Amino acid sequence: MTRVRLITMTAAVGLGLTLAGCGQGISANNDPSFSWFPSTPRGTPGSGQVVSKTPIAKPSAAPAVGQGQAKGLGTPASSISAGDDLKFTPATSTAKSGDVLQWTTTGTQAHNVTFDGQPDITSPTLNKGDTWQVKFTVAGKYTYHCTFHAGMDGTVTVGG
Ligand SMILES: [Cu+2]
Repeated sequence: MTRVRLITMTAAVGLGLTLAGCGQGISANNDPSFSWFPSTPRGTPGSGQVVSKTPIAKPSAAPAVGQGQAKGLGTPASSISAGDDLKFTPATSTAKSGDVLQWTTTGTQAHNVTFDGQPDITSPTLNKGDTWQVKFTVAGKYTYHCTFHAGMDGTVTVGG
């Protein structure tokens, strides 16, 4: 019985491989992104590697929305304090394209300005007195937060 089942399974696997190897005549999948033969290398069987059915697209770099650095980008159009009250003040800011905004840690608690989905303009840790400037060049609404303090967040809306 066990032997028969083993043979049956082996036959089924063999049939499946044969069908997969053929790669034609199966028209159920109309998804154009689906490929029977992904261009990405398959994992070695038994290596524990996750094998994707679809080719893994290399993420394209997010378009730059501005420039960020500690200082030197110009006179800030707006200043935002990051205080010991664990808030950005003001929490909402508006700017024109080309404006420089500046964040300053005003108390003894360290903070950072982490923009969601925008690592290019995200600050390092800002200790007491440290500043972070961002010159925005693309209109949009940018949300940010401090990774050290839950609920410490803000928004910058950049007009054209
Ligand atoms: Cu903080």
